[in-house]
Amino acid sequence: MFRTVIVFGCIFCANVSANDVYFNQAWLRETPQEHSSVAIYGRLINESQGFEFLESVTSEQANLVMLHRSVKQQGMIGMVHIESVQIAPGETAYFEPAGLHMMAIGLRERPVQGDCLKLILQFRSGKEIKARAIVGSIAQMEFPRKKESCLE
Ligand SMILES: [Cu+2]
Repeated sequence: MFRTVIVFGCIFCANVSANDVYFNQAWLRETPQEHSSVAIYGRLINESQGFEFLESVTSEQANLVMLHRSVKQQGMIGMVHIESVQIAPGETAYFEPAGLHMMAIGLRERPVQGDCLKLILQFRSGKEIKARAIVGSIAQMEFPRKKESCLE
């Protein structure tokens, strides 16, 4: 009996839809070519009672999505891969140009302005959230506040 409980518990913790963690105002830029990589920005909000650690992001529209942070080294802007993003209870992590971002690598189709990119974010706690990022213009610098949206 005890073993059964553990099995069920693990099924749940492997894939729990969270309603206290949100990835809002998600966006990316249109890219000039196919098969390119693109940075994804947005706000990750933790309204849960505990720390959350974003560990993995996937998209069926890309081969790989990594967590990156832009860093300045000797006057040059580069990117480093980070393992996880920690968010304290009640805090928001800002993914924005020249800072923290998600990097979608090997996009299956070229993102065109107005398109949506579907994302799944997985946390160390077992929580999982779905998000949609909207594609802005090539020169977009912030969330495109337009009528079109990627909300389901
Ligand atoms: Cu990057």
